[in-house]
Amino acid sequence: MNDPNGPMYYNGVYHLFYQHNPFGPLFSDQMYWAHSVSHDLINWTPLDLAIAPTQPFDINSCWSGSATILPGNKPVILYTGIDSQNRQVQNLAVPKNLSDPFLREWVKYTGNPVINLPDGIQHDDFRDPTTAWFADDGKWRIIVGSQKDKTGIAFLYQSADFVNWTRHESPLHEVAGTGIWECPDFFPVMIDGTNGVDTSVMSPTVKHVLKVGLFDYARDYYMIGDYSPEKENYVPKNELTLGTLRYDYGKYYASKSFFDPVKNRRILMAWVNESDSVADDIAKGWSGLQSFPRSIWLDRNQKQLVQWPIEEIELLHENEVSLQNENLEDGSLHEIQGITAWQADVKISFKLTNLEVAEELDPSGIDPQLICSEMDASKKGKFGPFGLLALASHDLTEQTAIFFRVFQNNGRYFVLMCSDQSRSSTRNGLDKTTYGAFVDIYPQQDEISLRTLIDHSIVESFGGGGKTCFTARVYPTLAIGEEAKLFAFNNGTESVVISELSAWSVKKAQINIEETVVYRSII
Ligand code: DQQ
Repeated sequence: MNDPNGPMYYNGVYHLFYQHNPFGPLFSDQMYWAHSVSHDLINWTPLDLAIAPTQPFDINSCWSGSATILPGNKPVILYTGIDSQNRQVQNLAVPKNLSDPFLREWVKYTGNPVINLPDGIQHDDFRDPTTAWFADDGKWRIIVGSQKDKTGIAFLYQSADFVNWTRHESPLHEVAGTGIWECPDFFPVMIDGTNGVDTSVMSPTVKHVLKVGLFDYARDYYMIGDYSPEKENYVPKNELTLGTLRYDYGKYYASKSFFDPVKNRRILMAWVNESDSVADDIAKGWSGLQSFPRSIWLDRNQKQLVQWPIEEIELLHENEVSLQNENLEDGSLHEIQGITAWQADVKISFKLTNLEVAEELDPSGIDPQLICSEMDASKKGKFGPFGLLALASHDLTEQTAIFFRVFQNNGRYFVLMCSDQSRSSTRNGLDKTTYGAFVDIYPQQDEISLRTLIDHSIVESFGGGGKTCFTARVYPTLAIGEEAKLFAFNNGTESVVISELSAWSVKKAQINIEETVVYRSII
């Protein structure tokens, strides 16, 4: 699987479609929409394929797209088809039978494509329609990702009936030199509070997020700004550059969000790719997965988004262990025992005192990822490295280190967060890139917190309460199952205190439960 497609909540059921090749473990030139449903976003039931490449307007693949729920509680899907002439076009599909609680079958509109390739755009540079939003003028809007001469573009379309779409004279946004924009997402976030709002909400109490996937870098970047449907313009506060905001500084791409009316939140999911080889994917028979769903909201300072694993993870928690006020001196290694370290949820907060002795570093113009790989978890500093060693073998030959370092510059402190995969496996031929980013917190007043979800080969970390996130794929050979260990560590010369630690074993979610069981539970 790759991209999540058309996530939505409809009549008591969460739906997730996703890019899928039903005939093999790798991406192919015949992609389908697969379909799974859930009542809790944790346990999922796979259904039949929802959209298959069968028609002249999608015969060469059904690529990514989004769902919108129209007035009268009518869900529709817009997706990219690769047509018989290999052009990317946008198509419409609707459920065959609205009274089927799972919306298993989807019918393609006979007038497809509803949007053709714009003049002057290359045949393979026009894809991934968003969820639509509705404005006071009675028209729906969507954006579609594109590029022209390396300028990334979000083309804006309007429609009164969802069938006839007109391209607005200017794109919603474009940025030179960024290459094609894939899987754009455009949604409002509340200025004050953590609740999500429906994609069509326009009010002075929201800002608008434009997220784009940069194909050339396989990274999702976002901007926060002001949108006016009257003027049809979007003004981001932070312009897109390679150094700006990302949802996740690890392996996390082609994400999509949706508004969950049950809990009034916006939920984000993304494709997490493999770090091993194509030969490994063929041997194991699959590749790619979906990230753990995250709630997403605007930080109080309005400068960035915050992400946090959805609370339903508690359905899987067992065996809580906890710890308070534990001093970690230079070289300390504290094993977190009593939980399944290979399937775990860990929350830890560190308190630092005596910050004035922190190392000096001028952060301007430096690449945090580079510092993290040069100063890996084995390099002693003053404050840091301290954090967690996940999926560690008993002799620490294998370890995935998620850690912090605190620096100062001209009386200001700043926190660097790293996810160091360099020792994650004794195997060669894996992508072991180290990830790094700053965490926008004030270590003089804020404790430095880390939450990490560990699931065999997937390590998702949330620093500073979800301000900085990393997703890593690792393939240990020693630290597997019962052999995997989890430690809190400090390898800095200054002591740090674990003010609070809570960790849980995480049970396996049901991802192949029989459809009849789920069905019975909702009728
Ligand atoms: N994956 C899809 C495209 C999209 C890309 C094809 C992003 O629609 O642009 O599987 O990963």
